[in-house]
Amino acid sequence: MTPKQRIEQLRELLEQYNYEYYVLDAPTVSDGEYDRLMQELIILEKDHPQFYDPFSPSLRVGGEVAEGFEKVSHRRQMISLDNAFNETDLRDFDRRVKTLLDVKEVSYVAELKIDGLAISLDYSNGLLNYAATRGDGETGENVTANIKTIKSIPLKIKESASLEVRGEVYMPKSSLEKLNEKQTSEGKPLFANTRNAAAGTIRNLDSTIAASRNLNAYWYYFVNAEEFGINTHMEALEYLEKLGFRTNKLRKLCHSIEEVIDFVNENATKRHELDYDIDGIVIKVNNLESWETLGMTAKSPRWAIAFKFPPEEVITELLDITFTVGRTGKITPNAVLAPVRVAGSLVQRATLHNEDFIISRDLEIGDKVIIRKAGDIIPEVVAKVNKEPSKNKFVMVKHCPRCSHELKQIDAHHFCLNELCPARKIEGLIHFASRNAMDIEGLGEKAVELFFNEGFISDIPSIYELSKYRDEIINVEGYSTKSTDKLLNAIETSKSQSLERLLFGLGIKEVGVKTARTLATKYGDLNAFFNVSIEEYQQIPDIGPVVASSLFDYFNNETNREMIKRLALLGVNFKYSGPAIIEDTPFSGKIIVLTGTLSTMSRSEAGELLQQYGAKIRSSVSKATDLVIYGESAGSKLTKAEELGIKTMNDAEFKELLDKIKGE
Ligand code: 3BD
Repeated sequence: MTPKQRIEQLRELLEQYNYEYYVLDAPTVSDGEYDRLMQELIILEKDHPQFYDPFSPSLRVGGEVAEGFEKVSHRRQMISLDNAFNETDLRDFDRRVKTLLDVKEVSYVAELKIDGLAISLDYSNGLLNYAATRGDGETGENVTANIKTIKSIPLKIKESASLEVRGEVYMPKSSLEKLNEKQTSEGKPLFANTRNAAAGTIRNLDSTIAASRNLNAYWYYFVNAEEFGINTHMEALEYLEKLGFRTNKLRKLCHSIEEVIDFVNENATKRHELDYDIDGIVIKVNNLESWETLGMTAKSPRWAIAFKFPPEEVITELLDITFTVGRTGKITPNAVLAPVRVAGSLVQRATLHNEDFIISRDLEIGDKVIIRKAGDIIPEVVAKVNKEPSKNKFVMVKHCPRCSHELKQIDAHHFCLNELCPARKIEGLIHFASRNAMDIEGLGEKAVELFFNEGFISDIPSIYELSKYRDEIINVEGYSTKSTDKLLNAIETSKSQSLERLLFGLGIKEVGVKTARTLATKYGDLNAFFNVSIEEYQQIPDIGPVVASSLFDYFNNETNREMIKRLALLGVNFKYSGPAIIEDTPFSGKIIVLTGTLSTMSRSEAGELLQQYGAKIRSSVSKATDLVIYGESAGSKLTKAEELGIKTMNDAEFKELLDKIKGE
């Protein structure tokens, strides 16, 4: 046998073993034998690099660290699901389906609703083209490198077909436990639940992490099933199985909504015995033709619904009530709880919102309280269990827990209005450095608190003078020369962030990320805000009187004006540098793929330019692609474009067109 033949044989064998082990859950070889064959393949591939194949099972181990994920336009929108919360909702759904289809009986497929991360797989001619996250439903992120590490996912399918399959990638409960043990021993933060762990893993730029984490997936939607002569959803799932996709066997073909309700109730108790988290049951009309008839509402299909299990409730003890001070001075009471597991994660704190929340529930330290998670994420105190009235009625604090300033009540909330309150200042600084604001890595909650308490920073401009304390910081426990310089560097680089981040970071009341972006694109320079009237702000779409007067007050406050002057002297960028989209160009609205080496600029430069001209840049060629621009040594993407009959443009034509646009 030639090395080439042996390589091909090993690849096929190993993928077969992967399939048996990870999809069928029925291995036919020992781990030792599998490892031996894999080693043999790795060595042969290394000795014969000319037989490189991106679909080789040896490449399921992760590799290079990516700089970011490329965007992918979904061929068809990744739709959402409507929710049902009780039997009445399910019967209403059934009635609506029957009325719209004008029939007396409908068959449904009931399947488990896996609590993971929705992923779309796109295959062309039997080969995995890309795997993408849902994103906003229109555009997701290309996470192929991470998805390839999941060994149950076929890289090649048994037919040379072009298809799109959607499903859920998840982390088994047992894997989360092991992972969290490892995180603990390495002093790293724990993952709150399997969904976060799966999402965090798939969104990690280092694919060796995904390879080490034991994710798995179930596939539940064959997007272009009708092209394969398939008539029902059940057949579609069976067809996917035949192609090698892992589907969940715990599904049921139901001939009435009553059967569906039985399935829901059976699984509501069974769910705890499974090695994966589910948060409900998805119910789909079985007949695919009916899908067409029923169609969609704004963003979800009328032929499917998700029954959401009621949130899990547990009882624990209210150990204490503490108070935190927010950036705006708002005082929030918090419940300190005896730690309990709720919906897959450990809860020891919950917000109590405000005085009224506590009084209406008549809570008192020492109470047994019912905890649940809103949307299965945010823990909340539902009620106390003990019926007798509290002995000590709750009284709201009168003074700021940090600066002792007297609190002022505004509607339901209490505020510390002391502009100099250290707690408020710290929160403001944390906000300034946070991810959606100036995004200063290393300047999180702990660091801000430390530097503030040490007197190294006091207000926003002082962040940019922190280098004065370089020697002192190096001496602080937990810091080294290297980490200190890294932080100081991150602070320095943040000076050039675009205006919308600075605006958001200033923490102007009512100004969120979106408003900041609107304002930044409109005015382009922080200095421009000093001359804007309330009336002018109100002319801007989406800006109402409250936001307008908050903006006006902020920029007319003497302290703020001084602070902004200092920022300018420290060299902080005040200008908007985001993309101003140039309209009506030959590239406006076009989906473009760049490939090969361009002669006058890098692909990423070309991509940025094209985006400014209104194009959407994608990493892979599909039917949705409008144009492929290619340079020297272009490969498979160009071939594919030609196969699909997509318009192509060479380097020189591209340059000519650019010159023409610039000249106009
Ligand atoms: C599951 C939609 C349809 C094909 C649209 C009917 C919204 C996430 O196990 N079927 C399932 C599961 C999810 C599904 C569909 N069947 N859509 C399904 C689903 N067995 N989890 N989802 N999704 C998946 C979503 N994801 C994030 C944000 C918003 N929506």
